[in-house]
Amino acid sequence: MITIYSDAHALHDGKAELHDGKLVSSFEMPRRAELVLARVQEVGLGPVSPPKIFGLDPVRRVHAPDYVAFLETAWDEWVAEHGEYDALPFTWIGPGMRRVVPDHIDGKLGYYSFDAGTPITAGTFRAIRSAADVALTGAELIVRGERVAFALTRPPGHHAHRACYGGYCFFNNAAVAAQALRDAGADRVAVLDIDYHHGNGTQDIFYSRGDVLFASLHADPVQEYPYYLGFSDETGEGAGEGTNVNYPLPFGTGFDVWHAALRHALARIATFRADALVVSLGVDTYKGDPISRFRLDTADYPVIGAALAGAGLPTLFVMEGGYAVEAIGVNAVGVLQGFADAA
Ligand code: OKP
Ligand code: ZN
Repeated sequence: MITIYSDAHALHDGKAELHDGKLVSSFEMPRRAELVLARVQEVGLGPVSPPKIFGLDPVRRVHAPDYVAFLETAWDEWVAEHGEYDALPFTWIGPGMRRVVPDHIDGKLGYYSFDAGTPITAGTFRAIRSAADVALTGAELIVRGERVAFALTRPPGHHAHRACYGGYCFFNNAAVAAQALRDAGADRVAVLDIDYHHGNGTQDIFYSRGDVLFASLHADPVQEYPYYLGFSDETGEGAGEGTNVNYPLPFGTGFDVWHAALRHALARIATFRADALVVSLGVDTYKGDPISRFRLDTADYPVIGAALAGAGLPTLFVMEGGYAVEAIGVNAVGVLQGFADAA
């Protein structure tokens, strides 16, 4: 299995996020991707290749042009106003307020975001552009006939909507890849999101689309971030009615219950008759994750990989979350090894 990786991810290195009422060190850090890469190499998963440069056009297939342009200049606008310290939003549009793009960077940050945990830094734009290239390079491998590829993206992407960022995510790498697969001729693409958190951004991007099925297993939004999307009655709209499937699961969920939901999702993907599968691969379902509350164990991840291989589809894995840094490599690569051994 080929891994696509670029060290440009390390250009995004946020200092802090608002957590439990305090500014604490960012959970989402460069070391995460470095440890996944180290594990890929340690187990000899396969070759590691750099991304090709695709530019921003394929990104704009799923993100609004004004949003992409905002991200491109946000850091410079912030520095001009406040100096060289990470940009964080502090105010958002509440019900009854107006949706007008402010001139001031502080207003723009709130306009284009939904949380206070996602800093913009000097290298953020270069890193997220590179992550999209990593995902697109993986998608191209699938188009060229590879059975499986691993896009080792960082920062993650699944919380990023068409025109707003949050949850450590700016460009929705998995959505960019799924759209690229469609644009290269796949009639139907399934995105299966197994990160602990709901993939609200991916859901939103494809919600009214019948050509992309979005299925997500995640902590119930009545209990967990992102709170305001991810309920089971969100089934899609218009042409996309029936092609959005959420499996909200309670705090404390262990592998048996989680795996039953996975089987359900895979059965839905089979009836959808997808031509390709994009897996949003988060391993923050791990029992040792510092910000999550599922109970999966390291031995469960290869079982997940084998179940995914059972779908029999060309599969692109796109890295999302996982914050138990010492375990992220073993767990993420465990999924990939399970897939490879079963395929
Ligand atoms: C990104 B991905 C911390 C609350 C959680 C946001 C979590 C984003 C997770 N106090 N903050 O889905 O792994
Ligand atoms: Zn997550």
